[in-house]
Amino acid sequence: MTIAQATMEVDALLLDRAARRGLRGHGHVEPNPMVGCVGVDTEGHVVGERHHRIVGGPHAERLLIESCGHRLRNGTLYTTLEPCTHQGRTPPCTEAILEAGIRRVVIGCLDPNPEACGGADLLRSAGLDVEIIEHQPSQALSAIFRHRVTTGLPWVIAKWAQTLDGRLATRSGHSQWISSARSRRLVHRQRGRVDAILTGIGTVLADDPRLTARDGRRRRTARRVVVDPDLRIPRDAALLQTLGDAPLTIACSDSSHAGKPDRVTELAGAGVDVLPLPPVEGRLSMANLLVHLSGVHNCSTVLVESGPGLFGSLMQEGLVNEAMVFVAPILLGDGEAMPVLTGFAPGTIADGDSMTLRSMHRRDDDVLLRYGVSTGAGTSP
Ligand code: AOF
Ligand code: ZN
Repeated sequence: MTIAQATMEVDALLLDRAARRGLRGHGHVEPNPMVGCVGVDTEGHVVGERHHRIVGGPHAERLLIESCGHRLRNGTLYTTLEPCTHQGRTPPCTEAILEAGIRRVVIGCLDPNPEACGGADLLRSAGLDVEIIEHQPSQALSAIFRHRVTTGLPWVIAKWAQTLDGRLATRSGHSQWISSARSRRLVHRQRGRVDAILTGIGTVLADDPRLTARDGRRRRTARRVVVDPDLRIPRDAALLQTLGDAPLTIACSDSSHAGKPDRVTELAGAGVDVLPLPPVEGRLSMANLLVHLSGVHNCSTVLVESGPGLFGSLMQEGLVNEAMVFVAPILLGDGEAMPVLTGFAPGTIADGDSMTLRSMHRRDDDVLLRYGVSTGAGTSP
């Protein structure tokens, strides 16, 4: 192996470490990016690692530099995202890097934010040795941020629990519980890290869910969002009884909105955000809903916990970025039992939608599978 090859391997390993560290910010830093950094001194020793901890707080690079002091002089900074050049809520990281006398900066991916990018060129012009590496874990770490900056849409994670034969519920709609208690705890943890939880009126009528994060420590409070075209949500629905716990948006058709003014006034009076959506080819536009969640409610991440119709609509509109699937060792053996999604009828297997497997974990007797869905937006960690 040449010295250049060995350096590339070490660089990739240290960026891997920075990316793992950056993940700790999930649920704390959005809509800002998750970022991790590692500092190495002139002898090649790791002298510190830090991550971006909270939106509006100091960036990962500054936290690292503050924690390492003079030990980073002439050393190397590994960062998953290009250091920023701008004065935002915090001062530019490029300034801190220059002041610290760092000699080399290794970057896992460039900053898609036009206001903050350019750090690599700036540092290079100042005489530093700057390397930009195509580093998949760094790209995954900033995928949520990149997706919102480039499309204006939140990152959508479809979550479901299915039987081994691919069903969400029995034909009568019974589904409690398919996945194990341990799997369900993980879902509550995820609910406590996202900005919105999206479901359809079918799930509300069948399960009467609260869609709150009740297990584990919550990092943020997700807005509950129900797609209810005809405003059928019952007055005693748990979602309406728990408006003090988390906000609620109900998306309906613009015709129901116009046709049921008393119901709209009643819901709005209770504090519900009632959103009329125009029909697109006979269905409500999910893209419009996501634009509303991002633009009005500043949502970066949406967890979908829905039945087959809503999931099918989101897939058809190409709006799903990631799937989180719990497979339980149960067989229903019923062709009429509820499928995972509807709305597609490919003639051949090759015409089916394919996803990319990212990870698999055993949780008791369930298997958790995580998939990336290619909308051209990459994948998150
Ligand atoms: C972060 N954390 O560790 C890095 C970021 O408003 P500000 O000052 O927090 O600036 C946010 C921008 O800074 C963000 O959009 C991204 O382009 C860049 N880098 N941001 O929140 C970090 N390194
Ligand atoms: Zn910065």
